Amino acid sequence: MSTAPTTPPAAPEEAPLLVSTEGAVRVLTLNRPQALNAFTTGLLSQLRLALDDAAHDMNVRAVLITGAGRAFCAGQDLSDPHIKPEFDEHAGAADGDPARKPRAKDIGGLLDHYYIPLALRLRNMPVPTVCAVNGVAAGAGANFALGCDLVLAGQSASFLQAFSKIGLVPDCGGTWLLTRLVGRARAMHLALLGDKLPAAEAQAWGLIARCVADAELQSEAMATAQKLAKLPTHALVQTRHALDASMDLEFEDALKLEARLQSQLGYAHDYLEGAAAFLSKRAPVFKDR
Ligand code: LHQ
Repeated sequence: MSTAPTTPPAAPEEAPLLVSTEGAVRVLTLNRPQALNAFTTGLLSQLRLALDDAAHDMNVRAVLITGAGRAFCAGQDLSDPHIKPEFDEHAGAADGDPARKPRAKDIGGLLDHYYIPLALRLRNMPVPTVCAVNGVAAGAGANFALGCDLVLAGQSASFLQAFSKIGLVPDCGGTWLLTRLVGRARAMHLALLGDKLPAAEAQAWGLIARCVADAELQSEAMATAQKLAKLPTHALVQTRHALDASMDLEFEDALKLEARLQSQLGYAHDYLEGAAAFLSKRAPVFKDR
């Protein structure tokens, strides 16, 4: 009996995420350059696991995230079977035919399962995070980058909120991050038009910390991550917490939060070490995480 030829299922990608360590810095490289490092469920899962691992490894004191090839990340992979629209076979002919009826999918479910846990994992890392944006960062790829503590971008990189062009709203924290980073007027400009914002302008707008020459991006980002790794990690993480919280606090409540955090940190090794090292004119050795 002969059987109809079948298309073998696509082989899982070997390494959509590369993980390496340089000193106390864990480096995560998005590695799907053929699709501009767009997020598949596989890549999203590996990224979350790699962040979990970095969070639990006490030798890691900073995380550096970047992309392989010419892009940082094109956001959700729109060809992923979880979200790619399917069509009612009887309802029309070619792509673009108004009679052709797409069948809806719960793309919000993908956010619940993959993006929200990832964005929270990133935001709550017990070590500082640095993003080296080496090329275009679109959609959830842009907002994942902007969720890092310090964002550096190469001169040829750009940021775009691609969502409006495909009928969606900014996700992966975009609504929260954009309004806080650049204010409502510019957030609306980016989110409604969905145009590319070049890295130099992103720096001028306050969307990112620094735009550097492409050739210097990786070394600058690594130097920044290594510098952070030598600083008192727990104090850095509490600084992130206090700065984020301050946006929603009255002035007096922000003062009180600062005092509470100083109380806590004042008993810790790193403050005692930092102050003692300063007074005896030597370099401090910080340990707290
Ligand atoms: C891609 C993609 C891509 C697949 C480039 N997917 N292949 C979350 C959960 C649930 C639902 C939906 O949304 C989300 C969050 C999101 O992130 S939604 C936003 C998704 N992203 C986009 O809409 C961006 C789509 N991409 C683009 O607009 C452009 O590709 C950019 C501006 C990023 C780069 O433009 P170019 O430099 O001109 O490159 P290209 O367009 O020629 O792309 C190169 C290749 O990468 C190409 O494949 P090919 O086989 O023709 O070489 C693209 O199809 C592929 N690619 N983005 N998101």
